[in-house]
Amino acid sequence: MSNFPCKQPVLVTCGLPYANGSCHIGHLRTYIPADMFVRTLRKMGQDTVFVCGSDTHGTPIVVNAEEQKITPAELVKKYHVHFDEIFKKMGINFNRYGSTDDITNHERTRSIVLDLEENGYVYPKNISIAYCPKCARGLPDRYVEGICPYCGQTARGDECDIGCQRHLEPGEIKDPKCRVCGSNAEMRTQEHFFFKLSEFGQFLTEYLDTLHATPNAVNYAKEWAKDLKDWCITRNLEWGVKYPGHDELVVYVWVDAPIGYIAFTEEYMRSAGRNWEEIWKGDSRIIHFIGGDIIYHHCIFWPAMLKGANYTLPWGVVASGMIKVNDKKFSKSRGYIVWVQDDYLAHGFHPDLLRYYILSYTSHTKDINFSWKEFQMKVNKELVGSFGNFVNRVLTFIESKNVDIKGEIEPGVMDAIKIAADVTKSELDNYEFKKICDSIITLADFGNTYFQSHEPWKLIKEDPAACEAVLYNCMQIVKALAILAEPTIPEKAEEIWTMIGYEKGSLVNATIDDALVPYDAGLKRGKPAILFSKLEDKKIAEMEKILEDRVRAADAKGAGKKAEEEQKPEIITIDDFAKMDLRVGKILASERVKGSKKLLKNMVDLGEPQPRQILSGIAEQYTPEEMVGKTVIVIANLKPAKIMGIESNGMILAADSHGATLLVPEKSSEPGAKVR
Ligand code: B3M
Ligand code: ZN
Repeated sequence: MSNFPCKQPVLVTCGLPYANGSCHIGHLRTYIPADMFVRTLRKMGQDTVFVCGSDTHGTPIVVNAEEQKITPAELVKKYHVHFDEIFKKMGINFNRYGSTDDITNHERTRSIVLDLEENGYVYPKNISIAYCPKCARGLPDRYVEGICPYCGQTARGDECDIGCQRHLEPGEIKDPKCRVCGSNAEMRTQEHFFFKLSEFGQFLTEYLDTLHATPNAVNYAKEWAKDLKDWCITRNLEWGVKYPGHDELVVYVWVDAPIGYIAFTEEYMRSAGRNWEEIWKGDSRIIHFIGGDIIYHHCIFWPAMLKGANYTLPWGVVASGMIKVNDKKFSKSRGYIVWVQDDYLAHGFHPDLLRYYILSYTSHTKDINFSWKEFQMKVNKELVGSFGNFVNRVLTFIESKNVDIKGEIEPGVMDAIKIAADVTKSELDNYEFKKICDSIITLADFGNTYFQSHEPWKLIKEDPAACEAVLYNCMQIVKALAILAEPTIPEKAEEIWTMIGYEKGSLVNATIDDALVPYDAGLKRGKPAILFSKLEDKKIAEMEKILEDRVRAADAKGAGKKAEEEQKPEIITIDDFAKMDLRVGKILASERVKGSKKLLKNMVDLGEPQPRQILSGIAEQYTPEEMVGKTVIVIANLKPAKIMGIESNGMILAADSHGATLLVPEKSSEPGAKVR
């Protein structure tokens, strides 16, 4: 028995992209499989709602807006529109693509926080948090950088992103520094609100056993559930959802972001004349598609919050593997990135090719590698060579030879279709989208073999009735392919669907079982058009070059940065400074050094029994006459050196301005006075 269709409504959500940057293929790693899952559920007759939206709060957005000198609202709007457009272009059809800054979400968040307070799961506590005395503000999350208390790596205020990946609570980070001005932060005591996560350990352990999750999600979560700390849910920020009764605080972004799932459901259900409580208060199946890096938030924080506020708990969590580019870890700063608009769509690649690549590359929980070569290979072999080839040769043959298709569908053909349909139904339960894609290509290969082995080009002369039957069977496979492939390559499947005479837009309503319903040969078919064309080497080489250039540029920038860092003086301790014997000196005599334009030989009183002989390179700025009588600063313990054969016992300090300008004490000072 498969899990779907079920009597309960299903809600599918995708992790909310931060409205803080452009869409890249790393995002699609989660959204495309979710969309395919939803389309397949609907093909099984399942009532399914699909929502997502922009994650608009949190410090990275505020910091980024500050850097761009725009408001967070402006920044967020720009990327919200961008993501919404890309999703549409990629055929990812949410019922609602909302924003966590929507009024619905502000209200839902406040309501849930109040529920949690009322149910006794929230308490105030004084904690010491980082504060920047120079910027005069508290330093939440990414406003602060310092050292991870667990592993000692450089970390951000809310997460040890380079080291151990742990979530850090406010106040935990060591040696905090303000990210904006670099000052050492002070610690200040402040009242914040905490969620009693520690009380949910037992509940979560039991709950996680019932969750229909991918193994990568639930295995980690079970370990974490054994050791839970209470969770600070407020921050000192202006931008966000105000904490009820405390206008100086907003809720932590990881509180209001998942609540967005509820708010977007409300918005959609309202527009569809339905009640959101069907899903979030009633008997439903809520399934979250997320990236593998936000499992903690979805399997720990989120179900605990829902439980504490009496909402329906998620039924499934589907965590995707990561994406690599050219076998390298996906990285914006290192250039290993593919932007969906600029690097893919703008170059004229069809959205369905990338959908197919992502869905068919490997298991959902494993990592995908993206390289243009592999992309070309998969597209040319599977979509062009197998799937497209079959559809085109059948449709072109029927059209060009004007074959009157009719007859019976052979049991062997029905069986092949049924196998593919069954794989779709059963593998959907396992979130094994690759297996579904593979079953479609297997059906296309079956079709190619069937066509080839029956040699219709011979039959048409020798046995026209047999030829008509063979092509009728082929057409049945074409119809089944359109239906079964629609969740994976929706636009291309729709092209087939209309070419074989069905009404435009009606494919989404065809069910999996319709793949087994005999094709209506009386339909008026359109002109067959090539479905997929081969990706040429030249085009792929161009794309590779764009990527290589980007990596090279990032490398050069990285190298430049390193050089810059090397030039920066190293940090010294006060003890290092104390090694220098700096003293006030008075110039008693001064003369030019013969043969040098720059050097003066000075006799300097440092309060010692004998004056010192010190050379200095300032003859272009000061005459010997100007020097005599000046009070200057001298490093007295510098190792003696000989310059042009003349001994020098120390150094007179000057600043690098106007060529050189002497440093002098601001008030009269005794020779030999210590400088510190
Ligand atoms: N905005 C993006 C991420 O961490 C984050 C997801 C929120 S889901 C409620 O992947
Ligand atoms: Zn760490």
